[in-house]
Amino acid sequence: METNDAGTGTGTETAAGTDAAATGPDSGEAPELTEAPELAEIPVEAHILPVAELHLHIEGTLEPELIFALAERNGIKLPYADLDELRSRYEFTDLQSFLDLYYANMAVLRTEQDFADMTRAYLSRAALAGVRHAEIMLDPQAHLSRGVSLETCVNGVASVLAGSQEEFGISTLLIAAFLRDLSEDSALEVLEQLLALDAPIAGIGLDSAEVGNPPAKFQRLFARAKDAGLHRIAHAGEEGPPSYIIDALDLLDVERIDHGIRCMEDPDLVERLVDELMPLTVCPLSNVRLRAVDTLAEHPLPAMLAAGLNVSVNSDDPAYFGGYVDDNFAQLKSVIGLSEFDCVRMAANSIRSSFATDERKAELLAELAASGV
Ligand code: ES4
Ligand code: ZN
Repeated sequence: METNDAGTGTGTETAAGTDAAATGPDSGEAPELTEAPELAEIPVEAHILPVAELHLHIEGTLEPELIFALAERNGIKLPYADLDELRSRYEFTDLQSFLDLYYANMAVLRTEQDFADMTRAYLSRAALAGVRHAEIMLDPQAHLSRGVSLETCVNGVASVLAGSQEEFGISTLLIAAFLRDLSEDSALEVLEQLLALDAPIAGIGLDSAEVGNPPAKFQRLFARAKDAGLHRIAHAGEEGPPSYIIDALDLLDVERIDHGIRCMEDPDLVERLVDELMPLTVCPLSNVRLRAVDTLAEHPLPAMLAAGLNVSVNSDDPAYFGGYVDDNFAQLKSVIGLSEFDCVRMAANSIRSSFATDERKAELLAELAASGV
C-alpha cells in the first residue's frame, strides 16, 4: 500500500531527533538523538491494513537504541555495556520477568522531551504499521515513584499526541493506566491529581502484575473514573484466571478487556463476551514472549475468532516483544495461516472498538473498505 512508501524516509528520520530537539525548551542544549531504530529495514507487507491500536504501553515502545540515546543525553549510566548486552536481557519467563526490565529501563525517561521523543518514535513506526488511530496507555505511577512529576510525563506524551493526526496521520487518545500491584489509594490519589490538572486523558486502564491483584481491589477507582466521565479498560485474563475477566466486567464496568485470552477456559464467559460484543485486545507476540502461550501456533486467537469474539490485534510493548502491529499480523499469517479475511475482520473490530468519534470510525472503516483487500 502507498502508506509504506509515504512513511519511510524523512518523517522517520526526524522523529526522534531534529523535530524534538528543535521544539524543546532547551533545544540548543539537548543533543540530537539517533534515528529511530531499523526503520529502513522494516519489511513492507503486501497488505498493510488501516487499523486502530488499542493496547499499547508507550513505555513499552522504548527501543534499545533510544534507551541508550536517552541515557547518554541525561548522563545516566546504564547497567549494560552495550546494545547487545541489553538485548540479551529480552528473554522472559513470565509477565513479572518482563516487568522488572520494563520498569528498570524507564530510568532513562527524565524530561518532557524524553517522553515526547519516545512518543514521536512510536508514532512514526506505527504509521508504517498501518496504525491510523491509537489509544495509548501511560503508567504515571511508574514515573512518580522515580521522582518524575505527573506534569512531566503527561505533558511530554500529550504534547506529541496533540499533533499526531497532522504529523503522522494517526488520531490518538491517552489512557492513564494504574499499577495493580500498588494500592487502590495510590491509584485514587493519582487519578484525582490528573483530574485536578485537567490532564487530557480519555480513560483509565489497569496493568502490571495481574495474579494476586484482582479487579475487586480497584472498584472505587473505576467508579470514580466513571463518575468523571472517563472510559474504562483493564488487563484481565492474561495470566489471571477467567474469573478476573468476569470481575472486570461486573465490578469495574469496563468497556474493553486487554488480553482476555484465558476466557477460552470458560465457555459461559465466552458466550457472554460474544453476546455483549465485548472487545478483547489480543497481543499475540506478547503472549508468546511472556509464555502465556507456548508458541504462536498454539495461540487461541483462531479459536477466539471462530467463537465469534470481538478480537483485535495489538502490539502491547512492541520494543520488548519482537514487533509492532504489522509484525503481529505478518506472523499470524505466516505461522498460523490466518486469512486475509480474518485480518480485515480484526482491523474492522479494532476501529469499531475504539473510543474514536463516530466520524473518525466511519472514515477509517471506509479507508479499510477501500484498501483493496
Ligand atoms: C504489560 Cl504485557 C503487560 N501486562 C501487564 N502490564 C503491563 N504493563 C506493560 N506491559
Ligand atoms: Zn498490556
